[in-house]
Amino acid sequence: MLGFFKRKNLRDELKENPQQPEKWLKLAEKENDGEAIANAIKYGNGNITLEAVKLAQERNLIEKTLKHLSETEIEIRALFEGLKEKNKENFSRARNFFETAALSKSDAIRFLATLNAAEILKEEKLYDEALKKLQEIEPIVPESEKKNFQKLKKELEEKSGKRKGGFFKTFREGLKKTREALNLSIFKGRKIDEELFEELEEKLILADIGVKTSLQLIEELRKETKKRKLKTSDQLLEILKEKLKNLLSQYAGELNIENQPAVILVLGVNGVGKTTTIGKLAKQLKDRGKSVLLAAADTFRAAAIEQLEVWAERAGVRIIKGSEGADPASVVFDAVQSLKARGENILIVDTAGRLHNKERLMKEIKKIKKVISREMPGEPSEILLVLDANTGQNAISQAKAFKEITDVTGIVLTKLDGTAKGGIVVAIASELKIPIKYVGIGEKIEDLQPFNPEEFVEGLFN
Ligand SMILES: Nc1nc2c(ncn2[C@@H]2O[C@H](COP(=O)(O)OP(=O)(O)OP(=O)(O)O)[C@@H](O)[C@H]2O)c(=O)[nH]1
Ligand SMILES: [Mg+2]
Repeated sequence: MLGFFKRKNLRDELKENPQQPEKWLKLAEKENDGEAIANAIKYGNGNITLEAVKLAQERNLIEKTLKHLSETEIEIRALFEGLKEKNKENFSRARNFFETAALSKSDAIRFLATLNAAEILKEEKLYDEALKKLQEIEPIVPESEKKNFQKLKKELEEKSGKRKGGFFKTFREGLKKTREALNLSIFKGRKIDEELFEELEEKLILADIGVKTSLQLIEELRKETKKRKLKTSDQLLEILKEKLKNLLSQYAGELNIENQPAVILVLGVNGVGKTTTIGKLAKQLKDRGKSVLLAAADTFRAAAIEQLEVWAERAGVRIIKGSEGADPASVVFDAVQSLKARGENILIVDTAGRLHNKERLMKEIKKIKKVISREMPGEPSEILLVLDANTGQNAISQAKAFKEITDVTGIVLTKLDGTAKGGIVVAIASELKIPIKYVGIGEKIEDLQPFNPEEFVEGLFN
C-alpha cells in the first residue's frame, strides 16, 4: 500500500514540477514508462540522456518512448527511430536515422547515434568504416562508456586486419560460418558405424554440397572403410579431406590471360557481385603490373555505371562508359578501340544480369561477344560467371542457364564470408565441371582470392 502511494506521489509531484530529470528517470525505472523516459531526456543533461536511452533499450521501451517525444526534438527522435530499425535489422534505414541524430548539439546523442551506426557497420562487416565512426566520437566518449568503447575498437581493429593477423583476410576466416555449420569436429573420436555415416551425410547435404555429391562421397567412404579396415572416425575424416581436395583440384584454375591484350567478360544475375569483383580484380591485375581498362556495359541503369566508376577510381584504372540505355555492344566496341589505341593489357567488361529476360540477355551477350572477337580475334580469353554463395543450390541452376546461353570459362563465387553454404563450391565443381577461378570473401578491394582447393578444404575442418 505504502509503495502505491509513494508512486502516485512521485507522479503528482512531477506533474506540478516537471523539471526534475532524475525523478523522471526514477519513475521510468519503477514503472517501465516511456513517457517518463521521454521527459527525463527532455529535462535532463548528457548523463541522464545516456542512462535514459540505455534504460529504454534494456526494458524494450524504444517504441513507447518514441510516442512521447515531440516532433521538434528531431535528433532525439531520429536516435530512437534508428534504435527501433536496428532492432528489426533494417540496417540501412537505421543508419540513415543515426546520421540525422548525429547532427545533435548534445554530445550524448551524438555519441549514441554514432556508436550505434558503428555497431551496424560491424554487423555488415564494414570494419574500416565502423572504425572511422569510432574515431569521430573518441573525444566525447563518456567516462562510463570508455571500457566498452575500447573493447569494440579493439575488436574492429582486429577484424579489419589493423592488428595482428596482417591486412589480408585468410580463407579460413572467410569460411568461418560454413565451418561452424558443418562442425565436423563432432565426428572426431567416434567409432565408425551406420549412424556416423548417416549423420555425416546429413551434414554434407546441409552445407549445400548437393545431394548427389554427398551421397557419392559417403558411398566412397564406406568402400574405403571396408577396404582399408578403418577403425576410427578420425581416419575417416582424413580420407574425406583427401577426397574433397582431389575433387576440387580438378576444377580449380588460374585466370587465362596469357595472350595480351586480353578481354575478360563478366556475367551473372543481379546483385551477385559482378561489379565488386571487377573492381577487386582490376586492382589485383594492376598490382601485377598490368594496364587495365574497364567497360561499363551494364547500361541498364545509371547507378550501375556510377558504381563501376567508383571502383575504377579505387583501383586506379581507366573506364569507358556509355550513357544510360546505350547499346552495351557499342560501349564494348569503344572500349576495345581505346584498349588497342593505348596498347593496354586487359579489358574487363561489366554486364547487366537480367536472367528473367533470357532471350534478350542471350542476344545481348552474343552481340557483345561478336564485337569483341571481330575486333580482337581469339578474345574474350575469359567468360567469367559470378555466383553468390548465399544462394546455395540456386547458384547451380543459374550456372546451368548461363551455360545454355554461352560458354563459361570460369566461375567466381562471391560472398563466401557471409554464408554457411560454402559447400556449394563442391557442388559447383562436381556438377558443373567448370573451373572455379576466384572466391570473394568480403566487400573490400583485397577480399578476392584465387581459389585454392587445399586451403579451402582445410578451412572446412575444425
Ligand atoms: N560480404 C561480401 N559481399 C560481397 C562480396 N562480393 C560482393 N559483395 C556485395 O554484394 C553486393 C552486390 O554487389 P555488386 O557488385 O553490386 O553486384 P552486381 O552483380 O554488379 O549487381 P547488379 O549490377 O545489380 O547486377 C554489394 O553490396 C557488394 O559489396 C563478397 O565476396 N562478400
Ligand atoms: Mg553491377
